Amino acid sequence: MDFIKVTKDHAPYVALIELNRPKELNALNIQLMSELGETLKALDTDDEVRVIILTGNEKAFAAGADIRQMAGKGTIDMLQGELFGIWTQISKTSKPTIAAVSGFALGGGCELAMSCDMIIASESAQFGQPEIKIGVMPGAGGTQRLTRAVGKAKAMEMVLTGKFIDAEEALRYRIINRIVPVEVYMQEATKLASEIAAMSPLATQLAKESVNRAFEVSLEEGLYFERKNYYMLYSSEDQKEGMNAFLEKRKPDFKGK
Ligand code: DAK
Repeated sequence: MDFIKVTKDHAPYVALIELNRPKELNALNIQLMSELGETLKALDTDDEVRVIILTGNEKAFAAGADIRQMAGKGTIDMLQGELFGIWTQISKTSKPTIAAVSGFALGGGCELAMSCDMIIASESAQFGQPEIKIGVMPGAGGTQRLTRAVGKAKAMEMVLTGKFIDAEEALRYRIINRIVPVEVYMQEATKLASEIAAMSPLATQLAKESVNRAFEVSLEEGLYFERKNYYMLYSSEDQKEGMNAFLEKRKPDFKGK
C-alpha cells in the first residue's frame, strides 16, 4: 500500500485506515481509492475487525479527488469507471465506519467522510463541496447525502458557492457527531469505535443496515425491515449471551455468533 496505512489492531476489534498522501493534502487518486476499496473489502470479512476508523492527518482528511488526474479526462473515461468505480464500495461496507476528520474534507473528501456512518471532527475541520469552482459539481453523494443531512437551502448554498463550513457549522447542520480539540480527535474516534466494538457485531451490522434503510424506503417498509432484522438476532448466541449477562449482572462477551 503506497497511499494508505492500515493498522488492524489499532484497538481491540478496531481497524484504522489512514489516508497517506500528505504533500497533496490526501488528494484521492486512482491508486489511493483502489487501495482503500481493497482494504475495506478485506476488513469487512475479517472476524477480528468489528469497527473501522478512516482518517487523514491533522491538516487534511482529504482535499478531494485528484484534480491533476481528472483534468484531462473525457466523459467516456468517467463512464468507464476507471477513476470512480470504487466509490460505491465505500458505502457498501457492512461494519460500522467512523471518519475522524481534521483539516480539509473537501469535494470527494467531504463525500468520503459523509459515506461513513459517523464523523468525529477536530476543531480545525473544514467541510465543503468546492467542485463548482473548477467547473463541475459533486459526483459522489455531495448533492444527495449532504442535502439529506443539512436540508435544501444549506446544501444549495454549499454546492453552488463552493464555500467551506467550519466544524461548528457542520455540527449545527448535523453533518458530524461532535467536535473535540485537535490533540484528541483520534482518541475520541477510538473511544467511540471501542464502545461499538464491544457490542455484538451481528447486532451492530443489522442495526446499521436498518438505520440506513430509513433513508431509502417508506416508514412502513422501514419498520417491516427493522422487525425482520430484530427477529433474526434471536437466532444468535450473542442475543442469549447479552440477555443472560444482564440477568447475571455481568459484562457480556459477544462472539459474533
Ligand atoms: N487534487 C490534486 N492536488 C491537490 C488537491 C486536489 N484535490 N488539493 C490540494 N492539492 C495539492 C496542491 O496542488 C498542492 O500541490 P503542490 O502545488 O504543492 O504540488 C498541495 O496539495 C498543497 O495544496 P495548496 O498549496 O493548495 O494548499 P493550501 O493550504 O494553499 O490550500 C486547499 C488548501 C485545500 C484550500 C486547496 O489545495 C484546494 O482548494 N484544493 C482543491 C480542493 C477541491 O477543489 N476539491 C474538489 C476536487 S473535485 C465521483 C467521485 C468523486 C468526485 C467526483 C465524482 N464519482 C464517483 C462520479 C470528486 C471530485 C472532487 O473532489
